[in-house]
Amino acid sequence: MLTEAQVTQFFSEGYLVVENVLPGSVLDAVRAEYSDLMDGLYAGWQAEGRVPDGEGLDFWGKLGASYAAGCDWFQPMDISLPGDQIAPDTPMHFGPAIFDLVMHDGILDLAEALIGPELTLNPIQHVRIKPPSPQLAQDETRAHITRTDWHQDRAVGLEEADQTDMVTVWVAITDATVENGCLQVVPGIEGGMLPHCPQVQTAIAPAFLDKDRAVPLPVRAGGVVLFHPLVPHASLPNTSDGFRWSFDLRFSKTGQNTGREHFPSFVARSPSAPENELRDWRMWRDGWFAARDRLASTPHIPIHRWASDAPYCA
Ligand SMILES: O=C(O)CCC(=O)C(=O)O
Ligand SMILES: [Fe+2]
Repeated sequence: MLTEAQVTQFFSEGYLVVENVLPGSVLDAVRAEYSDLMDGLYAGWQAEGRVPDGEGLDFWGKLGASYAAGCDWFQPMDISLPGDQIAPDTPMHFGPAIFDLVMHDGILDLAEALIGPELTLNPIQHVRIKPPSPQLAQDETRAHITRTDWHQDRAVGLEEADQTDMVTVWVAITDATVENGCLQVVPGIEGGMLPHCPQVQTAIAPAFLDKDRAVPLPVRAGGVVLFHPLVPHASLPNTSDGFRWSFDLRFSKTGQNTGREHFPSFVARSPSAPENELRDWRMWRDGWFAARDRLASTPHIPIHRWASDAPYCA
């Protein structure tokens, strides 16, 4: 749980770093699940002649070799649908180990300390496995693969969720360091919602942020960074020679708009109605599969409200 001083810091500075939230066993199970997933993807690409022989390559080696070959592992490893171009067979990953991480009491206790005990798992959630910068393609701009531009998480959802209680829980699977692209924050939430521009990524309009005040947030594997939805944050580039791996999750107060209502949300904790709690990873997966079926055959629903022709974007 959090101390009163930590809760106060969260609501004034907009962020908190908490070390040692997840036990090594939870992290190891996630690493093993993703390693199996990578083995399966790699074997498929090898059978198609798209990647070199994977014999002798570990998880990181396979990630690097398949990225270099132009084979996309991001979407098959993500715990979400993409924002657009949803097809009936768009790949995603849901499994028992990542479910145990998402629903771990250590994580839910932190969310409860900040927004109360009735917790819904918000569907805005991603895996980010970031290769070292020299391995990145010149034109790589995806925030899940390369550095993340400055934004507020409130701005990543739709207006309907602007007045809600939400917290971002960013979970380090590898140590996150200044060298390998940890998060950075401009402390404070008093500026309210800042204008964003949908440019390369959806980012805060430059004139509205004093980047000189940025503070890096290194955290060890198994620790988390908590963000208030209004705190401006970004990630540093990965200048190390290893990958940087994290998951970012969001929890909302149950019953409130999630900001992305066309994606599925689930009750994660409910002292008032425990029978509503999601207990089985297969139901989590099946909820996403049902959303995929529905969205693949309906017109695209935008996930952001920002327009690139706004005057502050020029
Ligand atoms: O991991 C990153 O690069 C960015 C994460 C982020 O923006 C978030 O968790 O809200
Ligand atoms: Fe964010």
